[in-house]
Amino acid sequence: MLHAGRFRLALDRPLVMGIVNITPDSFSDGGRYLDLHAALAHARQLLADGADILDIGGESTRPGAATVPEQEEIDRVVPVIAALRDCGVPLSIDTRKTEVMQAALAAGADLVNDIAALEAPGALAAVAASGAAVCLMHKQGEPQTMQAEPHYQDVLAEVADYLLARRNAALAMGIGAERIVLDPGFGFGKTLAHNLTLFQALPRLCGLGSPLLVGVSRKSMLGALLDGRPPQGRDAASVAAALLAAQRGAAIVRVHAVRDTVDALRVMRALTA
Ligand code: 7PJ
Repeated sequence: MLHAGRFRLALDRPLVMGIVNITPDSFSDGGRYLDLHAALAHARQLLADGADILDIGGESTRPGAATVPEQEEIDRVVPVIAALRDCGVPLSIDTRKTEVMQAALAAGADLVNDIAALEAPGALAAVAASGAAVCLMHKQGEPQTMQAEPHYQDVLAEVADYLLARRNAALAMGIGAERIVLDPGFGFGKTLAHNLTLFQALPRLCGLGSPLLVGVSRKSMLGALLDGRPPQGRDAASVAAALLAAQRGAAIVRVHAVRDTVDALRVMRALTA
């Protein structure tokens, strides 16, 4: 059972987290309204498609992406969270900035999805002071440069040790185990070989004892397996990977193509029950 703000999630089947990115509009005049409008329309489509959780993000953390100023990120995400507050599913805020977490939690977010595993000053305390769940993710390096030269002696051991250390830090701050999700962070400072090792080891990572979130949707590891196919052509591969992750014990899969993933998981459940 995962305690996430206003929600209690049974985790008796894999949950689908739909990705809602709020990206700046190219028009400076009235652009903010258009950003909000497009993000809400997208979110409502993902809900209609069967998303169990919505992950709302105002800063891209893809390899090489630029950082977004704090107030700009707050201005992007808070109106979307406020508008979706009563949509019926838990709202996740995808951020690594403490002030954005605080603003999002005040607006109604139920889960903090942090690619920096609450390492920012004040982040552990901000989540502890709320009833929200947290996803603690591993990464090596920073998004700007992390794919330059990823290096590990033993990627599985290092990722597992880091996740355990961050979970201990969260527990020590009073964030209960029932509020913690772990994530190996596919593509965050990892070569294809590292990602494949971690994917094979998902059952062992589940053995750490917290629910696991897996995000591989449209990522470059899938492009690499498809001879360099660009992201828009990676949805079938993403669904296949999400199914396998679920089969290997992932509690939550973070995806772009919600409808196809929900369908595939339903069929997998029916045919393997
Ligand atoms: C992840 C994420 C992931 C979690 C992104 C992208 C990059 N949060 N945010 N796990 N990836 N928890 O979607 O390509 O893998 S942004």
